[in-house]
Amino acid sequence: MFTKTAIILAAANLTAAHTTFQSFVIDGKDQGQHFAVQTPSNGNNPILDVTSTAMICNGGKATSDQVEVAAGSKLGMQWHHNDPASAGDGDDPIAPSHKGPVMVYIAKADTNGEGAVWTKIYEDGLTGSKWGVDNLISSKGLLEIDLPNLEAGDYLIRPEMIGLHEASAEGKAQFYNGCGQIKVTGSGSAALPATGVDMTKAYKATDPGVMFNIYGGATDYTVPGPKVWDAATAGSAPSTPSKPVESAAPSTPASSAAPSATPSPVESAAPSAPSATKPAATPAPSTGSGSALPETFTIEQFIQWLKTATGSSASKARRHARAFNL
Ligand SMILES: [Cu+2]
Repeated sequence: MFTKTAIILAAANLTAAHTTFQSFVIDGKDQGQHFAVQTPSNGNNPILDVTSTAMICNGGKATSDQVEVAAGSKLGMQWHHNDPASAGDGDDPIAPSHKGPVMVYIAKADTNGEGAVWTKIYEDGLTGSKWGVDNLISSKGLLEIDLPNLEAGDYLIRPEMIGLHEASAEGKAQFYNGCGQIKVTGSGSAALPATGVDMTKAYKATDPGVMFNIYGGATDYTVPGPKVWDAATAGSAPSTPSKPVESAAPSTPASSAAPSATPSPVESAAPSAPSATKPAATPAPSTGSGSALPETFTIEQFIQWLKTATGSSASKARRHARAFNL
């Protein structure tokens, strides 16, 4: 019975290597565990069903506390393996096996997160061989983002990560999310898009970024869900938001124009390659164009013919002859 207990404890440890969003960090200061951060109803366990209502705020309930943060400023969201945070825990903030993307969504608070109200403002998928989760582990669970230059008001912010360590099978990706409550201050002017995504419909179990094999040196990964909102990528500047958006737009075509210039030389190089293979085909007929073998022949004649046909050493011919004997 002692063994049985030990096995159960070991199994519990294995399955408990998960994570939750626990506190805000503003100007380097932790705002306190679960202050303005909803407590999930499901502990630190992952969500496997992408249509579950837990995809909205992990079963958390809205509370009246909020953290104040200026539009366009930095906002830190602290994750930990266990709740309360476990110092010295090797799986904190999350087990390193749980590789996958990290994302952040935002919605107006009065929506309660229900319906097509969420806008993606950040994502960190796979860069080279580094996953968003790898970066989160490096920062000891602190996910820091530049808040868009949002218009003042009450918002829900929803950081999320996906553990893809078993996700080569459908329905095995592990979703972790939590909701925080923020009051955006300042004179930001960016209004969230009128229609966002519904978190119970944002992903499909078969999305390429949800059902994905992380093993074997994956380098190309598509983060699931909508694209990051334009205003979010340009919104870090506290000045007029429209300008950074416009200046960001031309830079994208410029960089995409550069790659398109490279393909054309490649294309012109391509025809030269086939021309090189053509001459290679001509040597073949020369083999038969040597001394022709009579319709009936002796073994000796055949060996002689083989020698001249191959045009090389007798040993080569012998090898051929032996092969024919078989
Ligand atoms: Cu886990």
